[in-house]
Amino acid sequence: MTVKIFDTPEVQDFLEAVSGLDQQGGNERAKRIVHRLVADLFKLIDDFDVTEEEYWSAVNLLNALGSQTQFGLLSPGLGFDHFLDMRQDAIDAEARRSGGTPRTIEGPLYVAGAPEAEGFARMDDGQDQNGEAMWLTGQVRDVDGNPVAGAKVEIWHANSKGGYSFFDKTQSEYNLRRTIYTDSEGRYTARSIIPSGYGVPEGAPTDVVLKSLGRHGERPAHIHYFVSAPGHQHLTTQINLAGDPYTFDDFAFATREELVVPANRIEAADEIAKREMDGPFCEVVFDVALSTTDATELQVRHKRPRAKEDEQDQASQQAGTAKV
Ligand code: MBD
Ligand code: FE
Repeated sequence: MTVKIFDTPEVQDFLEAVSGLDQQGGNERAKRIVHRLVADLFKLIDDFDVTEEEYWSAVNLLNALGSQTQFGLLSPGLGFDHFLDMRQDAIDAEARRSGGTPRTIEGPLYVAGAPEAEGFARMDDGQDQNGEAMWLTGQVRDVDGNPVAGAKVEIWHANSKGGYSFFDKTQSEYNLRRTIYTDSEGRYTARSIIPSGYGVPEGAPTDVVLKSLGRHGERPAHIHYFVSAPGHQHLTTQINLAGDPYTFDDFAFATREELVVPANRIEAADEIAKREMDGPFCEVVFDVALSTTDATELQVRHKRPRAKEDEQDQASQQAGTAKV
């Protein structure tokens, strides 16, 4: 087929009407973004001769993604989360804010309001029969190496099946989710279990998209962090446990060389006793360096709808009443 109508005056005028550019009300930024987005898609339909059948199967797939709240899962799979990180890295570089621990994506599975502790917390509820004991510890410092006492370290990770509490209703509330404030030496410590990697559910709409691209939906074993302290830039990051087959083949593109850490098995009786563990365990050490900033807006995580956070905000964003 050789039909190409995109560049005709009819289609160009039509795009103005579709995006409300010929109307007084509404939001100027929304109009310009919708104009660009719809124009790019119209052009794509023209260029690829997209059929009616293809178009409506795409609409159906979007409905399936939405009804199963999977856009937050497809988003990292299609690299949007990592692309936003690349942009933030470039913004930091331009502003000469560098040298701290690298950021990497938050992912869709954070839940606000986890139990808080000072210095140490046990994160697992002891119910995971296959959970291998983990001792997770580290020091938070500034980029000059000074310890940061009282830093807020939020940690969340999956269980031995790759499931996250709240989303996986078989787990207890806030299992494997804790907020730990660093001690006077800037240290945090958690007793938990070694997580397994996450896999996109077989047959789910996100899986359908990935399969059509010849891709898998696996993530390596990883542990999420938010780290913040007054006077320092908020850090969203993750560590990947070394040796996982997907460490450098993550469907969500979150792995960074500096964030791959080993889990070292410890069997010495005195080490087990010192930590009051029940037997051999794996130690994971992750130190964090925070860059310094006076800008208060950089000291907190960016706004985003999150489970159990700002329910009001979330409702208004979903109703489309928030600013674009
Ligand atoms: C996860 O655990 C995750 O961190 C991301 C980014 C996507 C799916 C599951
Ligand atoms: Fe995750």
